[in-house]
Amino acid sequence: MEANIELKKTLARLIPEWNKDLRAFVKENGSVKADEVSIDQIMGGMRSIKALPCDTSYLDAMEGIRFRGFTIPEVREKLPKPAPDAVPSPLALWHLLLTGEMPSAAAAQELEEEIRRRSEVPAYVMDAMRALPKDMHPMTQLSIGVLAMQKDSVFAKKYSEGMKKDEHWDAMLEDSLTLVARLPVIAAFIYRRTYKDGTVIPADPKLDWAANMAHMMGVDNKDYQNLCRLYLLLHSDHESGNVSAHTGLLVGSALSDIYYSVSAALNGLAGPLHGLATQECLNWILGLMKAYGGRTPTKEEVEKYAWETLNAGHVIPGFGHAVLRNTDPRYVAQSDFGAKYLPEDPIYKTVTTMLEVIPPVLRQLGKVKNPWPNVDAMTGCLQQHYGITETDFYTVIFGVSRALGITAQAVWARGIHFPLERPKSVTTRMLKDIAAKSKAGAAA
Ligand code: CMX
Repeated sequence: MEANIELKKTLARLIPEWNKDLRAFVKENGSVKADEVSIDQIMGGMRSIKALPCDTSYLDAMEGIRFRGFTIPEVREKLPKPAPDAVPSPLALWHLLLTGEMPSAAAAQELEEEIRRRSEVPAYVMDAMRALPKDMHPMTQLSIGVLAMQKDSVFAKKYSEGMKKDEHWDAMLEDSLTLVARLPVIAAFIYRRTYKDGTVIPADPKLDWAANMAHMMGVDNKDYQNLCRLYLLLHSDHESGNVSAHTGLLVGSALSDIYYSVSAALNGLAGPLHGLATQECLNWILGLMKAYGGRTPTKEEVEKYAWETLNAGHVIPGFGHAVLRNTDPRYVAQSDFGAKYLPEDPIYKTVTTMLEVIPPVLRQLGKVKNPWPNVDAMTGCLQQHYGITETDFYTVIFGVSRALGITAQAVWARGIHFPLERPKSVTTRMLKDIAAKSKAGAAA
């Protein structure tokens, strides 16, 4: 049954207006230059080239992320909460990402109900996942689980039946609602099957989407429920140029449906320079503590261990960023949580020591553009405290969260008819010719 909720009605009102406005804007200003591209950028992973429209969030190098214009403290204050003392539900943030409007408490609750209604995962998806080896990386299992659901894509079905272009966003939203509803069920299933006895814990109808994920994983602790809400909110969206979001957008630009897009995005998130850094970072911290008999190491010991890592040719996970040039506010939000709920935890104390020691070490390297901690530096420490000790599961939780941003961007991409992505390649010979001509021009 199709959704008949406030969220969808808001999008049905906004998308045609935006479309009209954007078309007129591009028609009038299409030839205005938004950026220039240097050889450094072409050879450097297209770093910072302004080439993608994205309205769900914006990442300022110094300030960090804003979701639809709101900072992290602002969304935490303004979004409806499942309980007065709770962190807001990430689904309320999803509503904001999708519409640009703060949902009322009633609209947020309605969305929770819609999601609950769609959360049953088809038996064939569960069977496909049960056929996978238990020691397959949980991210691979997640990506396969998402891809298996493609069979029931509303977008793919309607497209094959000749759906009109103006209806694309609606079909994308339908699939997104279903995907988001089922993701925590699949993630919890992977967790229980890979690390526990495989018993499936059914959802609790009294709990919101994020708290239910904790419950289905087998952790019924109010503080951990709040951590789940916070985590799933913080990791949801980071503009559209990061590897996972961009992969989702790129795949979707071929009019592939949301299951293809998100499965591909998860494969990018699984890389050690992106989402896998969460796992790598905690493993790094545990290795550091193990080297000192399991206790919280001193500053000198952290520094020594950091240099050993760098001298062995490895990066220090949890530090640095492709865009940020300051401490990640998502790190700060998690660190504040740690300070409140687990100040005496030895791993938490180690991470706070790292915050003092690692940035000066990275500065000494002389090439790291951002020596400050990113979101992944604190995540594992908090998860570990509540008994989620299986580090290779951490990126799965990241993936559940990131799906919120990717789906919000995908609905809008179809809404504004974002076309097939097709940047142009150049050979390195051509780049050398361009450089030579530029030098000759300057000398003339
Ligand atoms: N430790 C050691 N060296 C680092 C470093 C770190 N934490 N961060 C950057 N560098 C190095 C780079 O490897 C690069 O070295 P080379 O020139 O020898 O290749 C140099 O410093 C310049 O890199 P940069 O411009 O500062 O950073 P990039 O935009 O190239 O890369 C990132 C960004 C995140 C991949 C990098 O900082 C890194 O590898 N960090 C550790 C892994 C990590 O925490 N990833 C998670 C990021 C957040 C996320 O996406 O989830």
